[in-house]
Amino acid sequence: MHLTADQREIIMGQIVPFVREEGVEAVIIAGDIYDRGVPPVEAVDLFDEFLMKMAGLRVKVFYIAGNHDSESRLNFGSRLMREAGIFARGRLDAAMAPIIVEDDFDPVAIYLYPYMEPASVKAAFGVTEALDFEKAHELVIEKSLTGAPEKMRSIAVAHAFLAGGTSSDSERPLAVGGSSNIRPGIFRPFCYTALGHLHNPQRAGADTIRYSGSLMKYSFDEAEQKKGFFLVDLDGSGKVEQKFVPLVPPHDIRRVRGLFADIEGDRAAYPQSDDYIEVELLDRGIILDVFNKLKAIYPNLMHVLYPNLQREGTMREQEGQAVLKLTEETLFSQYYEDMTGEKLGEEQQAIVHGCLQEIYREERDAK
Ligand SMILES: [Mn+2]
Repeated sequence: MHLTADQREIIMGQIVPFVREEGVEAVIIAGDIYDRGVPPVEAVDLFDEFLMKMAGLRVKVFYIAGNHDSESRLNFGSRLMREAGIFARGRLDAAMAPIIVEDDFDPVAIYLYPYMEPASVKAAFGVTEALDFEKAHELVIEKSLTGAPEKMRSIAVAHAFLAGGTSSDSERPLAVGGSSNIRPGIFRPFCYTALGHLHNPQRAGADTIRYSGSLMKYSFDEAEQKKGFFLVDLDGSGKVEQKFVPLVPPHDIRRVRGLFADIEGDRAAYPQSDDYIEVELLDRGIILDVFNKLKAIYPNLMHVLYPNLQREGTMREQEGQAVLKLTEETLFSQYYEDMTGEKLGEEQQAIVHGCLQEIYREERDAK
């Protein structure tokens, strides 16, 4: 499912007008611009349109690659776009020089740290010793701050999992086994740190180190989260003031819970809705064709769950063991009967028998 139409409504219909009306000077996007290395064209077009709008308004944009992005593809055109006030960094490089921009007071240094996997940090900086996520981040930050102009105000942009953060289902884990946790303290040198990766807006160890959270809800366990962004005001002394600005999606993502008969029959308690919906049916038995029946009430129905059915799991497991002992021919006949309500005819049975024999023969020959 592409959520691009909803994202367009949020970006073009809410973020762009806000930036224009509030006189925002810069927009920071801390990674996972896209949800995959080769994103759908609709998503690329939308981002292109957004950058054009920002360049037209003379608003600077800073963005980095997250773990979902392709570092090279995100890096594309970055040197050319600087002229237009669009600053992208997809790939780590050993220099990691900050971008210096002027505001009403003085210059500000913006440190863009694209997603820093230990292996890519080792490659970019020619390190041979073993690095975990925290050591990799320490190393890059330390290198990039070496020779930094003293007393200049600074902002860091990074994509990482900081210790103590609350995660949700749709964030692809950064490390399988081992820890990708990083202590927030390593971002202390900066006046403000804009973080990406966690979908829930939150602070990480200090008020000036924050995740804005995702643009919208991307999984049902984010159903209760409030989405939006932080409007951050950096003064001449490097102090920040910030406020959370909520975003309203055209379709919400939420859970509905109840008995099938109630959901189907009680429009007052369960009004029709085109939100993205996961239904938790409290019934103890399976309801035939339930997905299509519920789709009449919720056209954007995504899942149907039966939490109470799982309690009968042991019984079903035993059934499963019995099923394993049946021949494939018997299983197919049963499946056919379950689906059509009719038994296989003699001729049909012969066809199934022939097909299976052929498959077995092919398997034997392949060995
Ligand atoms: Mn991420």
